[in-house]
Parts: sequence; C-alpha cells; structure tokens
Amino acid sequence: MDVLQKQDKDIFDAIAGEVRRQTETLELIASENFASRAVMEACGSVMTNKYAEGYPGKRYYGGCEFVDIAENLARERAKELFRCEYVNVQPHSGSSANMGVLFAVLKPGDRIMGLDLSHGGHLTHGSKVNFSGQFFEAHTYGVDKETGRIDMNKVEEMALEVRPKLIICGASAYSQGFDFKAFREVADKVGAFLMADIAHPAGLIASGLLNDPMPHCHFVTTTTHKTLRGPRGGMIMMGQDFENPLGIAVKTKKGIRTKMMSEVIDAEIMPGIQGGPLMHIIAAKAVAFGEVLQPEFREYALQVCRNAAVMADRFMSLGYHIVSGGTKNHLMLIDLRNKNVTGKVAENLLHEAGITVNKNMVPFDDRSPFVTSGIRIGTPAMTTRGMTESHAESIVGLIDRVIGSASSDDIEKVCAEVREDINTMCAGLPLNDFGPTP
Ligand code: DSN
Repeated sequence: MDVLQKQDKDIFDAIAGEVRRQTETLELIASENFASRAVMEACGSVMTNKYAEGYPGKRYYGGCEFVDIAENLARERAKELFRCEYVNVQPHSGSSANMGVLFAVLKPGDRIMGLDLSHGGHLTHGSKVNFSGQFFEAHTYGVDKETGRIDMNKVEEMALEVRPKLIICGASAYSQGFDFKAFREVADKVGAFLMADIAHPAGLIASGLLNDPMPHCHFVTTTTHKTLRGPRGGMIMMGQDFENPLGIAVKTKKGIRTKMMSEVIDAEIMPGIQGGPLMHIIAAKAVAFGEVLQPEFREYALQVCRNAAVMADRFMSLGYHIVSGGTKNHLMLIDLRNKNVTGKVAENLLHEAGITVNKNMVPFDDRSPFVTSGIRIGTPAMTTRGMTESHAESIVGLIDRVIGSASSDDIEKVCAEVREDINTMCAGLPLNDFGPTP
C-alpha cells in the first residue's frame, strides 16, 4: 500500500484505521468475515478495469478472453461446491441476486411470501421499505411465539389463503435450519416457485452441515462474503435448469422454443437490472470457491458451529434468552428484555468494550428497529482468526460483564477492563492468513 500512502494519505489513514479496528477488536457480526489475502489480491487486481457486459463467450466488448477464464472458473467451482446445474456469479450483492429472481418470475403486484424482517427475515423478502414489498404484494410469515421457530403448519395455512406466486425461505437472524422439503411441498400445493436465500449459512451448507436446499428449491440465492468468506457479492443458482413455465417463446435457428429458466435469469441480471459485471470481484469469487473446496474449509465450518453452540449454551446458563432455544448454525439472536437493556444500549456498550455486534429486532419486539430488544451474535469471523471453544466461553463471560453492568456507575471502568482483555485475546491472532498491518 506504499503507493496509496504517498498519493492519498487520507484514504490510506482510513484504511489503516480500519485494519487496526479489525485487528484489535472482536468481530461478532454474524454476516461478516475476513477474506484471505488471495481473495483480496484478486479484488484489487486489474480486472477492475475491464468492461464485460454479457456472459463468457457472448460479450458485448472485445478483449474478454481473460475475464472469461475467471468467470468460467467461478461458475464451475460454484457448481461443484453446491452440486447445482446452473449458476450466475454476476449479482453485485445478495439483494441484486434476489431482485434478479423476483423480477424474472413475477409481475408487479404478484403475491409473495417470506419470513418477516422482525422475525429474522431480510429486507428483500417482502419488507415494505424495500423493492420486494413495494413492487409486489408481500405477505410475511413469522416464528411461533412460544418456540421462536418456524411452524410449517402455519406457513401452509398462510400459503393456502394467500396463494403466492413465490415463497421465499431463508433468513438473516434465525439460528435453526430450514426444512426445504416441507417448504417445497407447500409451494407445490399452491403452484408457487420456491426460492431459498442461503446468504447466511451458505458456507455451512456447502460443507454439508445443514440441509441442502438445492434438490427442493427452484432458485437458491446467496451472498459470497459471509460464511463463504469470499469477496462482497451475490450469486443465483438452480439445482436443475427447467423450461420457463411462464412460456416466453424465443426464435432460434431451429424454430420457436420456450426459454429455459437459466436464460430468463441471465437476461434479468444483465441487461435487466445490472450493466457491466465486477470482473475483479468475480475473479475473487472464483478464488474463494477454490478455498471452500479444500478439506480445511469443512474443519473451519465445523468450528464455526461448535463455537456458536458453546456460546449459546453458556448464554442460556447465565439466564439469557436465545430466540428459538439455541443454535444449529453460526449465529444466535439474544432477546435482552429480561436483562432490562435495549439492543441499542448493548451494541454501544459492547463497542466501547471492543466487541462488535449489531442490535437486532427480536420476534414480537415492541421497540423500533433503531432501538430494538436484542442483539445478534455470530462466530464466522472469530473462527477465521483461530478462536475455539475456550475463547467462546471467555467471550460470553466478557459480554455478560458488560451487559450485567449496563446500569451501574462502574460501567465505563468495566468497558475499559473488558477492552483490555479483548485486546489481549486478539493479539497475535491474524485476521486470516495475513498479518495485522496494511
Ligand atoms: N446485512 C446483512 C446481515 O447483516 O445479515 C444481510 O443483508
């Protein structure tokens, strides 16, 4: 980074500050991770200079022979990883991937069903402040008030009443697995498409640790930067391509035929909603998928789950309420109402103590999204740093010290002491396979 340091000190300093922040504090945001040096080198490569609208072998620009190699490798590796027949690696984000599918198979005003944002869903699953709730008539299902878990009988009941064209399963703050087979049975009963958004647990699914959506869902979308530990981006997959039942006919040399769904999705991503693909990011996706295909990645994914399970158990033994009663994946949602602390206050105090989490709505929350009654905690990033069960136990103790002292006069002192413990815990643990300095 010496060129950047000489040319633009302000940005260099901001990046150096971020490196220090990531290195010295504990990252527990469930959707964040630390990409490898190889992934970051591809992100920072000359492929950022290239326009390549279109797809490998069929571009609107010349000079695409090397970016084609990168995109083909990303596609082939993703197919191997997720055992799927079709993949589009061009979506700039998870939201773009979801938009690509929704716009490809729905018309404005069509009905969709997804998990409510305040019950662990995502903005793009039908929230009123998002395109998914504005272009479409969105109906959201929730978790059961007692168990905190999705009740498939209620999902079916709602689907029979609403008769949606698309059902979305997947979440950003749900610590149980999804029964994709049961969702498909519901979708088939009402003639709906089924889309799984596996942005959060993708790395665990690729490692075979959670149910596989591919045999059951028409579409599977993901981000590439969470448990997959790649560059920031999105992707759309189909276990099997199929003839588009919406029946858009195309003229070919051999006559008229119905478009395949892969063609419809490809066209929706480009030119439908995106222009030139981010070829440096696509190259980095290929690198990340190459890493996930290595046996060591499965070990990493197992440790992510072990760390989360230990934390959830320890929290519960200290009287914390984990929504859904535990975790089967990389995250947990803690309802802090019995601790008399809001999510906002907990997030701020933990930040003072060198621990980064995000405030999060909990099911049936009576506070606004800016305040909330909960926090979400995830283990992908700490596990990348090499932390194991003993760290997980200590971290819960430190979080409990801060939250338990929230209304005491000593809180500043407690945060400062915890911050020192966190610095000591993080010292000597590189973020990934690279050292702490830029
Ligand atoms: N913002 C992401 C998360 O934190 O889960 C989802 O898009």
